[in-house]
Order: sequence, then C-alpha cells, then structure tokens
Amino acid sequence: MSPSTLAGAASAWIGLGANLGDARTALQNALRALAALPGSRLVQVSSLYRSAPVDAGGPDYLNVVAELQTALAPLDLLHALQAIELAAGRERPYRNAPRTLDLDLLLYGEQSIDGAELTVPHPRMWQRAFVLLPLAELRPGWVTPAQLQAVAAQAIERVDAPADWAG
Ligand code: A4P
Ligand code: MG
Repeated sequence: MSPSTLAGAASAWIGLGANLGDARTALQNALRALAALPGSRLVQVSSLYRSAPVDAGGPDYLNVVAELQTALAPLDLLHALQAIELAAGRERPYRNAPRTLDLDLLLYGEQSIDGAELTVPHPRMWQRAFVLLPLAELRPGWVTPAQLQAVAAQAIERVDAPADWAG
C-alpha cells in the first residue's frame, strides 16, 4: 500500500468473497493482484468477515471490502477483476454458485453506470451485510444506521482486524 497518489485516478470500492477451498489465502492473493494492477494503488482493506450465504447455498463465506485508487476505466477494471477471478480457479456453473473467488465492483467514484456488462453502484450491495459492514468500517458515515438495521438479521461476524489477516 504505497503512499503515492495517482493522477486522474478514481476511488473504486471492491467487494471480495470466497467460500470454496482456502478462502482466506484466496482473498490475500486477490489483494496482491489488485495492488499490482496497472495504474492502481491499494488504499485500504477492511477486517475479515465470516458470513452465511445470502441468496445462495454452500459453506460460509469470507468477505472483505477494499478501496483501490485506479486510473483504469470502469470496464477495464471489471475485466481485470474477472481475470483475477479466473486465475484463482473461478468456475461459473450457475448463478450464485459457491466460488473460489468473487470480485464485485461496488462503487466507482461518484459514477452511475447501467451497461450490459456492468452496473454501478452494484445493484444488490445495499441488501447485504457482508458488503455494508466492511464498507461502514472503512467509510464511517457512508452507510446509514437504517441501512445497517435493514440487514441486521443476516448472520455475519468479524473474524480478524485488517493487520491480522491482510498484513
Ligand atoms: N456485473 C454487472 N455489474 C457488475 C459489478 N458491479 N461487479 C456482471 C461485478 N460484476 C458485475 O457476475 C455475473 C455478471 O455480473 C458478470 O458477468 C458481470 O458482467 P458473476 O460474478 O459472473 O456471477 P455471480 O457472482 O454468480 O452473480 P452475481 O449476480 O454477481 O452475484 P453476486 O451479487 O456477486 O452475489 N453470500 C455471502 N455471505 N457472501 C458473498 O460474497 N456472494 C454472492 C454472489 C451471493 N451470496 C453471498 C455472496
Ligand atoms: Mg459476482
């Protein structure tokens, strides 16, 4: 996490999740891959959370949120995220299938995007405790008490502070 700033970069917020194999290592490797993207700098990473699958089956997930300062355009960033998923052995047998790694682009600066390949803000992020709790940790004030209350019934626990899992 270098302290330099990037000219013309936007702040992208990325939700990372995994619930197959060694999920913790998959998330650590994904962070390294994000930090290595061209024109990009990893700014901050949330605590590690364990959460019950939402709208899905399979084992519990590990989830985190990261802020990436990036000069990549939104679609280029999405394609880079998909390449990182593929490299982690991601398969897509059906929607919401258990996965070795899922990278969702939650927010990209202030932009609203409604394209065939990409919707930003991520359309389901406000219904998900595994996004809102880590996001609220990194950006207090962004997530309202009412939004947190709306997902309070979802099973989720904070398992490690950033320094203890992300180094
Ligand atoms: N796509 C459109 N907008 C975006 C965006 N903002 N970020 C398109 C990422 N992708 C976006 O995604 C399907 C398509 O969405 C992509 O081709 C892309 O063009 P995918 O990752 O291939 O498939 P998916 O993840 O199975 O579907 P989807 O709809 O992305 O599911 P979600 O919303 O990612 O939910 N429960 C817990 N506890 N923790 C989790 O992490 N994750 C999911 C997946 C369900 N339940 C979960 C968790
Ligand atoms: Mg996804």
